[in-house]
Amino acid sequence: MKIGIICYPTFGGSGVVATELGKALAQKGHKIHFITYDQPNRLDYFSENIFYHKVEIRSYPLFKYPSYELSLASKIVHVVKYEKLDILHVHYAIPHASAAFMARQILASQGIYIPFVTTLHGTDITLVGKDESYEPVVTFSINESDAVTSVSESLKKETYEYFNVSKPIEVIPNFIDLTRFKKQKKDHFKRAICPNGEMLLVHTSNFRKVKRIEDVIMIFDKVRREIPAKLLCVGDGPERQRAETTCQELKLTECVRFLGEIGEIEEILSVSDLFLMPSEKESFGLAALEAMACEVPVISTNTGGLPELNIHGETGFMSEVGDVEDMFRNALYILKEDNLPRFKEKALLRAKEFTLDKILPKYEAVYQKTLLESQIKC
Ligand code: GMT
Repeated sequence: MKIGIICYPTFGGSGVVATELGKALAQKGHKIHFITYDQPNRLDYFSENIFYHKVEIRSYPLFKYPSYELSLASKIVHVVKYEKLDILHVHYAIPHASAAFMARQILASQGIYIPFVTTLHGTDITLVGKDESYEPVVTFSINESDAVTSVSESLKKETYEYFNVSKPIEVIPNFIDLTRFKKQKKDHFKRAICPNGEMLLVHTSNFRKVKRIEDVIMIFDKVRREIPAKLLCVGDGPERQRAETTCQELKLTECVRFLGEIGEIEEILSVSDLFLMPSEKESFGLAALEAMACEVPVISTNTGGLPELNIHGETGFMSEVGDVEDMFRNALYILKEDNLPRFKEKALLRAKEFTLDKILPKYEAVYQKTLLESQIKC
């Protein structure tokens, strides 16, 4: 099959899922065409089945706001025609689903029908999508998609609750490549970060408000008052500077390190003892799944899709959003010498339920069904 994948090329979860999915499909022999404004971060190699088409966003003096959506729609039209694509898979509704709709209409006027599958990832529904400046377009383009998937039951439920959507939504959870995300022996690395045998806590995110970085710091501050511990914060974003300032104020700079964006996150996770995800919202929590695959238990909130991933009392614990005290107590419990191995083991076992080989056929089935239905329509 020739598949066009449209996504954000950043370190964000939707871009990661889209890119890993494309790479796995390419390995199975599909021809994958990424149509993005930059080379996706996780697209770290090319193969004979992977193609990359850059969306150029031109600015003209008249345009105060250059239109990504129009450039993307035009690029999709071009790639579908010249590469003879069979289907498009757009990740993140805004504005990828509406751009795909526009491209489909343009191509239909030229006698070409290109169906598109939309995957909802989270903030495209729970935060940005709900905003009245986007809502009508989001509702329309979800309903106009040839097929729609969401990464959790919770996100599906929220989509029906907040949007006037009649389209069936199939839940296909996120997945993990266990050949890449596995515990690696990095003892020298652990000794360098924790020379006195401290416990290592870790947080990875895009440092947006929704991630509640202040809670990460507060939980850690309480933990390190009880046991020797260090914290690594991986990623970057608007809340990073404030978090760094908080660390300075709490005199934590010796035990908290901000590493910025890192490609080989599995190396950090391999030496970590506990993952912190106190998010306000999280439709799935891919970063937590990556941690679990590296045998790291998870302290998270119980919001959105997190209860579909983190098993309370087994792979970690969940608390109400903002309940720093509860998250701290649970963190201490997990980090006890007698408890930690059991949590690590369960975290890995749970991650194994989300392996690529289980999830990939679900997407392939959606493509097959969509193609069949679109042939009937024609
Ligand atoms: O978490 C983010 O802010 C990034 C966002 C994205 O769209 O890239 O992540 C969303 O999609 C991920 C992949 O499906 C999910 O694992 C994240 O839970 C989800 N984020 C939120 O719902 C806040």
